[in-house]
Amino acid sequence: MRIPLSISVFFPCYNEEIIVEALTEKALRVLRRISDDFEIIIVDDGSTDRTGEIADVLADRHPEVRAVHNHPNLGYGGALQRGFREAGKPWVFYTDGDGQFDLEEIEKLFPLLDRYDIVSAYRLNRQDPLIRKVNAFCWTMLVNLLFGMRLRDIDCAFKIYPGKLFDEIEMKSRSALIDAEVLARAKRLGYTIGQIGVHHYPRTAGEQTGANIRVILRAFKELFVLHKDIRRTTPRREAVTSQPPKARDQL
Ligand SMILES: Nc1nc2c(ncn2[C@@H]2O[C@H](COP(=O)(O)OP(=O)(O)O)[C@@H](O)[C@H]2O)c(=O)[nH]1
Ligand SMILES: [Mg+2]
Repeated sequence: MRIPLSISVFFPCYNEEIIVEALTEKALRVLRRISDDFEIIIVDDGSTDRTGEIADVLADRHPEVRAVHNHPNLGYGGALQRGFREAGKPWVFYTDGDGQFDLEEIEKLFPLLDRYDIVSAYRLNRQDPLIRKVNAFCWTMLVNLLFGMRLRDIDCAFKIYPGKLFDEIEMKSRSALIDAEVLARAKRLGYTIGQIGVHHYPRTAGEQTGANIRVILRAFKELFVLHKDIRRTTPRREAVTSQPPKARDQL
C-alpha cells in the first residue's frame, strides 16, 4: 500500500555497530516501497563503537539517509529529542536501533491516522526478562494514572507523531521518561492517541541497558517532576475530535 505521507523515520543508536546497516537497508526497502517522500535519520548517540562511522557511510551511499551524532552520549531521552528535532517531514516515526522491532509493521499504524493524531504501538509479545515486563506494567499503570491516559505500553519504541507537535512542546527528559513526557504533553494539548499491537524480537546484537536500576530510579524521580511541570506549563486543551489529517501540507 503506498501511503500519501511524507515521513521522517529515525533510530536512536548507542553502540549498535553490528545491526545498524541491516536495519537501515531494511528501512530503505520498506519506505521506498510505500512512500514517495521520506528520510531516514540515524541518531548516533555518542557511540564508542563503529556505529557513527557506519552511519556516515550509509548517509554517503543513500540520498534518503542522514546521520547525526550526539557528542557525548546524551542517553535514550537525549537521543530521541535529537531525532524529533532533526526530523523535517510532516510525520515523524521512530523505533529502536537495535532490531527488536520489524519495520515492515509500520504500515499497520497508518490506517489509524484517519481517526487519531498519534499512533503508539504496544508490544504483542515482549521479548524481555520477566522483571522488565513487571516493571514496565507498573510503570505504564503509574503514568496512565498520573496523566489520565489509557495506554497499554508507554515505552514501546514504535510510534508515529505529527511533526507539528514538536513545535508546540518543549521536551525536558534525558531518560527513559521521554516517551511518557511526549505522550502526556500531547494529550494535554488535545492530541488523540491510537494504539495497535506490533511484534517484539529478542536483541540479536549489542547490549541492552534499558533496564539498569540507575535508569529506572532516575525515570521514577523525574516522573513526579514532570507531572508538576506539565500541570504548571501546558495549557489543557480539549481533545480534538478525530479528524482527517490537518493540511500540514498534506502530511
Ligand atoms: N540504553 C541506551 N540506549 C540508547 C542510548 N542512546 C540510544 N540508545 C538506543 O536506544 C535503544 C533502546 O535501548 P535498549 O538498551 O535496547 O533498551 P530496551 O530495549 O528498552 O532494553 C537502542 O536502539 C539503543 O541503541 C543510551 O544512552 N542508552
Ligand atoms: Mg532494545
